[in-house]
Formats: sequence, C-alpha cells, structure tokens
Amino acid sequence: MYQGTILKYSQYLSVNNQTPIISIHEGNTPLVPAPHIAKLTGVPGLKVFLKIEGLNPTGSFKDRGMTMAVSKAVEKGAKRIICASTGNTSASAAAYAARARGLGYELDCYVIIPAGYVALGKLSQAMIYGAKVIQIEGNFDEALNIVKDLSAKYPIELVNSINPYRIEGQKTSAYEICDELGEAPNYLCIPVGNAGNITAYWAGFKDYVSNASARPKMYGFQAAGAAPIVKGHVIDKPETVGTAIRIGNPASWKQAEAARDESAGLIDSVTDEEMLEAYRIIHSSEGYACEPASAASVAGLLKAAKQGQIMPESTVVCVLTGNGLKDPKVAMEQSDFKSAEIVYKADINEIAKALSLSSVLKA
Ligand code: AN7
Repeated sequence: MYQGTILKYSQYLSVNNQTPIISIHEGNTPLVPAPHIAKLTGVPGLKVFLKIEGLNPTGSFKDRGMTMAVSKAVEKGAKRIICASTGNTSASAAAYAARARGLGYELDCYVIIPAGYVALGKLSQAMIYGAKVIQIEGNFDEALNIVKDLSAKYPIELVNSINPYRIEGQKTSAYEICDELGEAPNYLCIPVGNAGNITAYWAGFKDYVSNASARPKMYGFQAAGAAPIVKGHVIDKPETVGTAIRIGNPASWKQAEAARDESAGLIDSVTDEEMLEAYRIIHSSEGYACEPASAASVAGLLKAAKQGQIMPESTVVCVLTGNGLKDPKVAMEQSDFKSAEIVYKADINEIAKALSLSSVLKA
C-alpha cells in the first residue's frame, strides 16, 4: 500500500527508524498530459504535462514538506509549531499537527496570516484542523518576520520553508516526475512566491539525475506585481490576484537564483491578466483545476514559448501547485456563464430560454 512520500523515498530523506512518521499519505499526485496547452504554445512536437499538486491531502504541494517538518519536530519533542502563510502552508501545518495529535502527540499549531488576503478555502481549512489562527494588519513578509522572532524567543518550531526539512520533503515531487516519465523533462515551469518550491525541485532533480545535461531547465514565474527576483529588489507592497504568491521578499531568493543559473533556466514574471487567462484555459480546455497562483506556471510557459525559449520536440512539466477549490471567489469571477447568479422560476420555458435552446429543438 502506498504510505506517503517519506516511506516511499526514505533513502533520500533525513529519517531513520526512530523518526515518528506523521503522514496523511501525501504525494503520488497525477502527472497528466495537456494537449490543448501544448497546441497553444505553437512549439512543434512539444509535450506538456501538468503535475497536479492540488491533489495532495490538503490540496497543495505544501504537504510534501510538511510531513517532513512535522515528523522531525515531533521527533525532537516539539510541542508547538508555527508558520506565516499566504494560506496553503497554514492549512498543511494545521492538518499535520492534527494528525500528530490523533497519534497521541501533544502539538499545537499557530498560524499568522495577512488579514484579507487568504483565500476562503485555505482559511477554513486551518480553522477546522484546529490551528490557532492569528490575522495581522500586514502582508506575508511581515508575518514571516514575526514568526521568525517568535520561534527565536519561545519554544516553538518554525515550519516555514526556511526549515530545511520542508525543502527536503518537497524534493519528492521531482523524483515522482522522473519516475513517471522515465527521465527528467526538458523544462520545469513553476510559480515562485517564497521560492522554496523551485529550490526543492532543483535539489530533487540534482539528487535523481546524475547526468547534469539531462536535468531540466528551471523556469520560475512570479506575479508581475510581486516579482522581487525579476526586478532585483524587495517589493514593499506586493499585489496580485494570485494571493498565494503575494510575496515581496522571498526567503529562498538566493537558492532560486542558483537553481535558475545552474540549470540555464529563467525567472520571469507574468501579469495578473496572463495568469487569469491561463487559469481559464486550464479549467475550460483541459478539465483540470488549480488556484490562480498555480496558473503562473502555464502562463509562464505560454510567454516563454512566444519568446522562443522552448525548443521543439521537448517535454515540459508545469506544476499546478494548489487545488482549484481553494479560491472559489476567483473561480466564480472568472466564469463566463453569469446566469448562474440569477435564480429562475422552476419553469421549463424560462429555463430553455436561459439556456438558449430554442434553435436546437428536436424535430
Ligand atoms: C498554490 O502558503 O507561501 O515559491 O504561505 O500556495 O515555494 O513559496 C504559498 C506558496 C505557489 C509558491 N503556489 O511557492 C504559503 C505560501 C501555491 C502556493 C506557491 C505557493 P513557494
């Protein structure tokens, strides 16, 4: 039986027989072809796959890192964990703390989030999993500074991605992609916020693919309003519809640049319009789902292809980092069929009219 990323890939991870494994059987997410997106790139012979990380237990890739961070926290006897979050990290931390408590460990989870900028799906998860949720007047970067200070001053384990076990656990997605394809892809397209995930994937490909020339080019994409790495300076007031990546001072900035440079990749930005366009395409033409920030990977691929930065006949994996159900508000705003907002009489003629069916009446 599949039992989660730690048991599957223990040889690559800092675990031993003494490590209590706190797992919700994360990982093993689908890698699915996206033929419509491949066609839209206009690149001859391109194969595009989506890595559906939104199908992890709490609906995002964060579970891969969190199973490691929480297992190691429990191993060292921690009673409290804390994180700052744009939403997904907090949902994941809260879930793994709940799992640990269910296994008999004492473990409180505290999360600090920017008030008004966490999608409803994520906030409700952190709450029902039993985390102590604190909203602050301020953005993610300020929340991260607060949790760093709190964990320095009090006996609380920090489980943001500056915790090395988070990065270690998140490497497992790169392993899965290589196992599935039988080799590494030529390009990995990924959204960049705090830059932990791009750092982790690159470390994972380096672990798994000994031939350096067979490793993918790492193509990371920030939101144009929150693109510190692209602009080369901290953004004090980051803004984007992709609230997950509304981050102005990424913790793994230097590591992300190293991943880019070592892989001959790039870190670019996509506008909110480009992100939302990709978001609509992923849903309406592939049938897959993701949250807005995740669509930065596909938006970035389309932009890079247009600029001639994707070679013909190559293979691309776009990481869809979070589940579409996390942010129902944006999903509804981006939908075409606005009549869903109107309530009709339960009358066949009115409904047929609303559905524009008169022209296709049966003979
Ligand atoms: C869906 O939850 O930072 O570059 O606090 O939720 O590793 O930060 C989320 C980040 C991409 C960016 N896609 O990954 C948090 C948080 C989704 C995300 C990212 C996030 P990193």
